[in-house]
Amino acid sequence: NVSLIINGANYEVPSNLTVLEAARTVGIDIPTLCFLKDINEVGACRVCVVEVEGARALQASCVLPVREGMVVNTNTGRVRNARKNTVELLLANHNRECTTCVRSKNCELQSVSEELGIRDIRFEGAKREPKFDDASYSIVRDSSKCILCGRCVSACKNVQGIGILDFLNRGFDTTVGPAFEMSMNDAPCIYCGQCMVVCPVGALSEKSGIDRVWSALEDKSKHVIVQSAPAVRAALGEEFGYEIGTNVTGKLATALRKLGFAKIFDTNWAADVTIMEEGTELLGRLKNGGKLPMITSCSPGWVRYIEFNYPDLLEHLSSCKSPQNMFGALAKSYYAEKHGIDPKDIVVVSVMPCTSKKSEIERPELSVNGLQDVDISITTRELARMIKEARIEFDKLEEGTFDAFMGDYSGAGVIFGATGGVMEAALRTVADVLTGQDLENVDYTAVRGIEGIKEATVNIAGTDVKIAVAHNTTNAGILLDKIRAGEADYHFIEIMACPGGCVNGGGQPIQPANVRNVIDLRAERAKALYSEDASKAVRKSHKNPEIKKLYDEYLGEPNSHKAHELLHTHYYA
Ligand code: HC0
Ligand code: SF4
Repeated sequence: NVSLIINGANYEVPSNLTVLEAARTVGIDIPTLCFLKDINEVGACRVCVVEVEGARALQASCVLPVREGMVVNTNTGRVRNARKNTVELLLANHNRECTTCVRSKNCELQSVSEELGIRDIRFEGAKREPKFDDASYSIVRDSSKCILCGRCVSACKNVQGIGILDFLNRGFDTTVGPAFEMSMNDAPCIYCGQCMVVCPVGALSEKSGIDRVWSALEDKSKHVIVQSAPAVRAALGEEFGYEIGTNVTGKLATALRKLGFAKIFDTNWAADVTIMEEGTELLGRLKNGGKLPMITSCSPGWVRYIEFNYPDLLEHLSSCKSPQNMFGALAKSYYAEKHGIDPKDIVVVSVMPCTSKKSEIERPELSVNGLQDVDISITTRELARMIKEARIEFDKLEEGTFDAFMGDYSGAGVIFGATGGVMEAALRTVADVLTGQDLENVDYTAVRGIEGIKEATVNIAGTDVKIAVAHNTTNAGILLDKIRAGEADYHFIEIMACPGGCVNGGGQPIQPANVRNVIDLRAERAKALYSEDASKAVRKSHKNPEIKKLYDEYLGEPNSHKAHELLHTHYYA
């Protein structure tokens, strides 16, 4: 510990803290803009400056370690003026069209200038003009909103290990973007959106599908159905003031119904289908000497990552489509047939915690008989905007349920949204199949939690099954390098592109840095899923009665010819 004086009072704090952290532990908040714990600790924006006795210049508190006997002042006139100057300079060339900005009311620049009481800007000068890169299906970049904080650069480089974004040019022309100012669409971007959820302003946002959903809902000739991904229910509540980690499944179902969808279905149901298909594929590969380790293929950012960076390893990917697309393919075949609806009239909307899903649905191979499996994919954030636009009072909604037929799911389907969840769900089914029993223990805790790479050996019916789970693409790369080098003897690997899995996807509600720095969103949101799993009577995919019916009435066996036609796919080097 060290003792120091902050704003005239004596404190004792752990010696490994920065001044910013130390101040916060004693209840003194210092504003920040560029700082993001463990991700972007560069001291660049200088909004967090403090006065330190004995030092001539003001110091950036986010990168300043505490010292014994230090005397710090966080709230002097000099400090306040410096912060104001800094923010005014940022605002001077910023495109300040707040009223039409996607991040209005959830913008850290807006908050900090409001908190500093900035009412006019003394340095008014040349302004950045709106400049959009909206060529991809997933991401829109507007460099006139960028404040050069570097958070997106660090998220892409340091968290995801990819490095699409960097600083370009100098002086007034400095900007952030892919090399040579090319479009994100031309860069090997995986559309994970991790850059977007750390952006403090409106420089990076998802390509909105909201207008298309409203139009479809108004079109009387269309039968518009919706599926909602596992992780949506773990975070949607944050947009309506609920505590992080609150599960809002019931209100989510009611909100979707009120928006006017003809059927409210659940991607969790399709996650159960995926387990049937993927589990069977794994058992087949184990038995017939197929390519091992087999790796999950449901996270589209991850699929793009391996296609771009390890094309030689594509045979390791499971041939299964993602649950999102399995759902769409079955909606336009199984559901259409059983309900006498022309598949051409069905519009499948998906609500996903993910920005990469918007690009996944456009992959030409993900269609059946010329019909795209999923027509429109929106993020959790976009759904929240629709609910607000429809003036639905979310907190007052009754707890509803998803519709039968494609809406009932097992606990295994729910946990797909957290890292390790797909693996655990698969093990529950594979273990029952291999032992021929209905095993009581369904909790595979070794694959839970937010450790970057988890490994375990599970003995099932006398066979050792070696498994690994990785989340974020840096960790994915580590496992793939091992496979490439012939050093990996796993049988089955789960990989999710986003840190923490889908609960922390690029389409989830955006929490400001001062929340992200102290709360582990990955762990809190995951809890919301594991508790729903624990509360379910049916916790294994193959025990879901709706899944049994699907196979009895329609698909026959998992991996049957029909299942292959509808539910499996291929990849591109
Ligand atoms: Fe996921 Fe999925 S679990 S990728 O993380 O497998 O986005 O939530 O919907 O498709 O089910 C995202 C989440 C999904 C899919 C499912 C898988
Ligand atoms: Fe990097 Fe992901 Fe952002 Fe693309 S979407 S720039 S891969 S962080």
